[in-house]
Amino acid sequence: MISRIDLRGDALPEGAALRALLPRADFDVAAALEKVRPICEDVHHRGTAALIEYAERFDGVALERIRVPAAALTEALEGLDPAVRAALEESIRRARIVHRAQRRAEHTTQVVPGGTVTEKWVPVDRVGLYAPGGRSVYPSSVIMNAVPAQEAGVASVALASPPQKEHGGLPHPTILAACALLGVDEVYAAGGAQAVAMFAYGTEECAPANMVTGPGNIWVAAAKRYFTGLIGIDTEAGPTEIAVLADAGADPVHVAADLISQAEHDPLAAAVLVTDSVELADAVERELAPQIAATKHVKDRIVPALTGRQSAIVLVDSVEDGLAVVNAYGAEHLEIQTADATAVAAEVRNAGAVFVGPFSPVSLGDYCAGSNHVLPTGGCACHSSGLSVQSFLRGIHIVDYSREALADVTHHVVTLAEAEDLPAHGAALKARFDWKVPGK
Ligand code: HSO
Ligand code: ZN
Repeated sequence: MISRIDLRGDALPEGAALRALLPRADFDVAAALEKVRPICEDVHHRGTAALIEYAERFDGVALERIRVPAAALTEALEGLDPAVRAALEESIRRARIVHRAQRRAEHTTQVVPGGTVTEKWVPVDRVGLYAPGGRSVYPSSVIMNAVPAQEAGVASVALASPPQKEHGGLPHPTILAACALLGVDEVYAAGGAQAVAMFAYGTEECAPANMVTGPGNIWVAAAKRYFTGLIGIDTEAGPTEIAVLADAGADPVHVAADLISQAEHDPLAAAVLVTDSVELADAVERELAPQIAATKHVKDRIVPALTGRQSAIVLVDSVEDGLAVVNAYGAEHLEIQTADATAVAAEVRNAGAVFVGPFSPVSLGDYCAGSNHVLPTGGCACHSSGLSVQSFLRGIHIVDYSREALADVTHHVVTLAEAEDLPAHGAALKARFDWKVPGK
């Protein structure tokens, strides 16, 4: 059912040429941009009234206001299954351990005697988090967005999630319960591009935010792209991806299960196995059918995901070639299931997150590894990182020079300023040292 790409034999092409041979889902954010523009501008001009209208049109609910009352959060937490609560709490605890360790200390460098540059890390003031509704109600994603923002020290964290018809126009109760567990008490019943616009522009009910993060559908991704520059965003989240680099020693049962696990998200999800073993490829294929038959979201997601052009088994001559392939692909999630997996993982340059060896499946990272599961998709791992404390911080340089240290370097500054035909730049230094201003 899953297609094969045979790259054995000839020498592998490099870089973009290799990437062109590898499968990827179409996710045309640029095309969606035109559709979200009027929605975003409508929210800009009409605020809450526009959000109420979109809730009716897109979510089928009649709202009087967008802000979720505090009582709804408490109620959702009280109604939460105790086992789910315990698991969410453990997920939060582990995520806090990892993200707290990401905090960055202020650092002062003495450049010359009397001249220092200090880099201080300051969190943004306010962040809007987005949690999808519908097919993907993921309280785990609320955790993965809120924890790094909170550990970064963001003072104001709000969340938006689509209103649900079957929950009286509130966001899904597990989303609300996760917010309550995390201490996120400012929640809005808004979805899609309009929710991003609410955070970007602000409305009567919701103060504008400096950043919007969180996964969403193509409309959310398009709205984030529309507002880039006005606000900060995390990387655009496309359909999820798993790549597995495996050799003959890998367990086909594990590999098949892991490929299916991410195919479960979306018909456009990508599952890519890269292996130097035809025997493993055959064994994984044999494993897929019975495992798929035993699971849930078969026809609507798993089968279309695995049979789609974005998924494949890629055959290579060696694990080394396999590394070249996964580095060209830049998967959101990459599992290494080879002999000496730690050494192979050390050679990975492009991936959102790497999962090493037989006991570190992607599903662990989705919930309870402590790592973050908001990761770059669509090859963005070649230039971007997953969400972290760093995503919410700005590094500010504080320049502090003494009179002597400035005097020492003035001639270089003046020379460079003149070379760039910007004499006033040089004059700003000369003015401090009774330097004669030319022409006076
Ligand atoms: N694998 C998804 C995240 C997720 N999985 C949420 C389960 N729930 C993208 O990293
Ligand atoms: Zn997942």
